Amino acid sequence: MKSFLESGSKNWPQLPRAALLGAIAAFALLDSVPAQNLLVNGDFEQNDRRTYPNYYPAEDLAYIAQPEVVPGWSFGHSVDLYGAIHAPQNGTQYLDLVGGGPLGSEFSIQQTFATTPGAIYDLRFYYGNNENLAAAMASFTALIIGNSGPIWSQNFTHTGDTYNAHDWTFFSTTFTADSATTILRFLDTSNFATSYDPVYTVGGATLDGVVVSAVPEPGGVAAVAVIFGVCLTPILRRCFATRRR
Ligand SMILES: [Ca+2]
Ligand SMILES: [Ca+2]
Repeated sequence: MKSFLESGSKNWPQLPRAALLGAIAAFALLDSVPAQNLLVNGDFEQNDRRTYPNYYPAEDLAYIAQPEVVPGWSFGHSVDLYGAIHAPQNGTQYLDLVGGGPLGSEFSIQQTFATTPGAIYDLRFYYGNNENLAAAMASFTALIIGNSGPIWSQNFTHTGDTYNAHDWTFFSTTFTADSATTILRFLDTSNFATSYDPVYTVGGATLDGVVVSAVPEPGGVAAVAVIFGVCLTPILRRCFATRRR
C-alpha cells in the first residue's frame, strides 16, 4: 500500500492544504487558550455576599466595611457586593465601589499582582453605575501603578443603570510593567449625595469581570511559525520532487 506521500501527483496538492489547515488550527488554538487572570477574585464571586454581617436579603446586597474583607482586594471606606437580581456582568455578584458613608470619604479598591518589568499586560473590565445614580453620573478613575508611580490612568463615567438592569460597558487596554509588582486601583469620584442626607453617599461606580493577563510575546507566535516552517519544508520538497518525476 502506498503511503500518502508516495501516492504521487494525484494527491500531492492535498498535503500542503492539510498542513496549511493544521497550521491555521494551531494558530487558532494558540489564540483561543484562555489567558490566566493574574488577579484574585476579579469577578467578585469569592465570599458569598449572604455570609457578611450586613447582608440585606430584601435588597440582596452586602454592605462591607473594614475589618471585613473582600478576597484579593483592599478597599477604602466601604464597598457593597450586589447579588443576582441586580444583573451582574458574570456570576451572581458584582461590586459597588461606594458602600456608604460620609461624602468625601475615599471609596476605592486595589490589588497588587506580580509582573515582569518590560512585559506587556492586558487589562479588561466591565463597569456601570449604582442604581442611585441612574439619573445622575457615576465616575471613577482606574490606575495602573508601578514602582515609579502611575504608568497609566483613565477617567470613566456611566449612568442609566437601574435596580435590576445593567448596561455593562466593556473596556480594555494594554500596559507595560516597570516593576516586579504592579497595583491596579479603582477610585470612585462620583461624590453623589443621597436624597435624604446631603453629606452622605451610598452610590458609585460598579465593577465586574476584572482581568489582568500577560500578552503572549511575539516570539511565541513566531516560534510556532518557525516550527511549522521547519516541519513543512522537507514534506513540500518531497511533494514537488514526486510531481516532477
Ligand atoms: Ca461577578
Ligand atoms: Ca452602595
